[in-house]
Amino acid sequence: MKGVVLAAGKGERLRPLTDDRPKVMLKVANKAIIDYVFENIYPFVDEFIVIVRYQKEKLMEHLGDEYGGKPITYVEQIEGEGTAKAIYSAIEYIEDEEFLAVNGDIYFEREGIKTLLQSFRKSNADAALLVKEFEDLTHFGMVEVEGELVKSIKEKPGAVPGYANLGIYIFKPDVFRFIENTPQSQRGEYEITDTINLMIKEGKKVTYAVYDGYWNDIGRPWNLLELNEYILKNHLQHSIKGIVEEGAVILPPVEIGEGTVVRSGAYIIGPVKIGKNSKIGPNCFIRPYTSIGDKCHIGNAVEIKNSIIMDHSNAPHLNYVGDSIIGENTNLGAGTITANLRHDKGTVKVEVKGKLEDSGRRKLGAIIGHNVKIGINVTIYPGRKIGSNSFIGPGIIVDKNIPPNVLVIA
Ligand code: TTP
Repeated sequence: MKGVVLAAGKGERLRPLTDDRPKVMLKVANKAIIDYVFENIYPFVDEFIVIVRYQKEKLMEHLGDEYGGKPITYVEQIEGEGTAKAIYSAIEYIEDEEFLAVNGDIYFEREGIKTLLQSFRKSNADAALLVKEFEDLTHFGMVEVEGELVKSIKEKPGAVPGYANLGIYIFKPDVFRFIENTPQSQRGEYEITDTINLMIKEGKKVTYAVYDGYWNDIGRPWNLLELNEYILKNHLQHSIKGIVEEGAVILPPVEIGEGTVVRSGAYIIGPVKIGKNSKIGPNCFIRPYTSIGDKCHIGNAVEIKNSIIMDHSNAPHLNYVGDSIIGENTNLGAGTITANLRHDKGTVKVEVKGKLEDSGRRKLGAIIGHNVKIGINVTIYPGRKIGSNSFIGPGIIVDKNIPPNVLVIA
């Protein structure tokens, strides 16, 4: 079976982290989101077909031409937006057999694919989708079922309980005929959920499987923090490959990569993951659910908690980083602090595609892009974003979002 992985989206809701790269390449617990997808569909497919467009060269370079000995074919998405267009792009590579189609920006466990395949084969259906029960479907497509069949998929039905569509499908090749007849949706996209509704209307048999494992749809920045916490809590093995100086305290589970040095006085409470060739300490405090990438520097009197620090980034002197995401190759000046809690104890709101959204989190710090240089003593308000390649001068209070490629000085 071929596995079609959708990775052509622009990931606009994840700006500034997607300013210069596809969202599926963002690293969570030091590994790209798409690598988890590959890992979990690997046993079920003999070839990967990756649908690309936005920043495609970066993704192709990251993945290469094979994964675990199975070939990867890249297909540029045909004109138009949406998951139906993305799947249709694979038409020339699908022969008579059924195929798996998976959003490249979701996290799920392998078990989900196994149960989906079982349902598909048992019921001899034309298509199958994986669903999960949620109390509140505000952010999801609702899958209405009857017996072993799907009756319809409704987009974002509101705060009602039910089955959510997880973005994992099996189709027979005649899905392409239905995609050709799928109209543009209200938001201007061609959605595979509309295609499925069309199939059902025309008498095709669409079945489903219920998944009860962990799943996360990485749409907004705080989803990265949720996923980071889940992976570190459930999949981290204590392993020290770097050097830990005497006087450093490490409470498992902590993973420390080769070439990393943890200097005396560092106090690390797991679960924490630190990549290769990083410099940690002396005298810093790294609290649970923190991922620090390769070639990072976390220096003296720095406290970090519940955060993602991507490769080549530094919090070198007197910094507090809480519930924050720091992109690649970014530097915090001495004394730069992220605030992660509102004084009124309300949930933190974040501007996403020009609209203020409630993250639902009481604690959320900064979302900082790639190649950002921040001066000394900068204070960043909760939920504020700093665009990639920007420079923030000393002493600035970041109480508004900062666009990419700008210089901000007092
Ligand atoms: P979305 O999260 O709906 O879209 P996106 O990735 O462009 O993000 P945003 O809305 O923040 O801009 O996409 C769901 C999946 O489908 C994801 O894996 C990307 C993929 N996709 C495509 O391959 N092509 C497309 O045209 C779209 C819209 C999405």
